[in-house]
Amino acid sequence: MAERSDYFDRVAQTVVECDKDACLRLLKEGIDNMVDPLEILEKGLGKGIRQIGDDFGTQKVFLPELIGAADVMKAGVAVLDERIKASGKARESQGKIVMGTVKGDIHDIGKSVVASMLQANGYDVVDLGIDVEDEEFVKAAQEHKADCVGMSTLLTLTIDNMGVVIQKLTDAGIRDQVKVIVGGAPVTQEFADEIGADAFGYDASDAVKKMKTLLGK
Ligand code: B1M
Repeated sequence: MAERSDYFDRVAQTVVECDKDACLRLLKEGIDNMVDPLEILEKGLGKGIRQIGDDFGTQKVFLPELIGAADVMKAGVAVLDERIKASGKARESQGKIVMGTVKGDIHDIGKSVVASMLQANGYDVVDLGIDVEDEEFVKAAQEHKADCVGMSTLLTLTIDNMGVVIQKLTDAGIRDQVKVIVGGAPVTQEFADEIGADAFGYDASDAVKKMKTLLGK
């Protein structure tokens, strides 16, 4: 296979060009050549989708391109996901997390990547999906006797819902029984501290690292 950086750039370009067939072909090539699926995700697909996001932000591209690129990204993530999950060894559970994208936000990809990485690292993950009502996080934490609640958002418009959920965990009397980790593009460590979250995950690998510290396993 050609140089790795060239390979990742070609993967990124298929996302930018909304070319699903080329993307899936390249992913197969990478997997067959033993390229780390997480690296393909972060340096290839991730690079492409960030490029489209920036271009959307500066109005170089518009919603149809954003949707098309997201479609390619999702198809690619599904392929890599299998590999990432398969890389996790069978082992005792490291803890249970209920997680989702907060109310008002339908961004799914990053949250799902984090969920897969946690699963691959031995955590039981209850994925609540997207646009999750505040109370749903609380109900699910109680019902599943979760060790941790994880929230994701990509929109500045919905970021405050994370603090609302933490307040609701307190109101329900279970805040001291569950840890809270938050993440997503607009989320920062400062914001996490401000709303009283226990941890901030910068990306999927960081989320795993923080969970290990939080749950002490
Ligand atoms: Co949207 N979108 N989008 N979008 N979209 C952004 C977020 C935006 C930054 C683009 C831009 O303007 N430059 C912008 C938000 C601006 C803002 O609020 N500041 C934006 C907008 C405005 C919108 C709409 C409002 C557009 C519209 O309708 N006018 C709309 C939202 C509607 C709604 O939610 N109510 C919208 C819609 C969409 C699509 C549906 C087209 C699609 C999503 C498809 C899907 O998810 N199924 C989409 C996409 C793809 C994006 C961008 C391009 C890429 C997001 C992504 O998947 N990234 C995005 C631009 C960008 O992020 N640069 C953009 C890849 C993913 C792997 O990364 O999600 O960041 P990320 O997750 C990372 C980390 O953040 C972290 O780990 C992950 C893995 O490394 N992480 C966590 C995430 N959650 C975590 C949780 C943790 C720990 C770590 O612990 C629990």
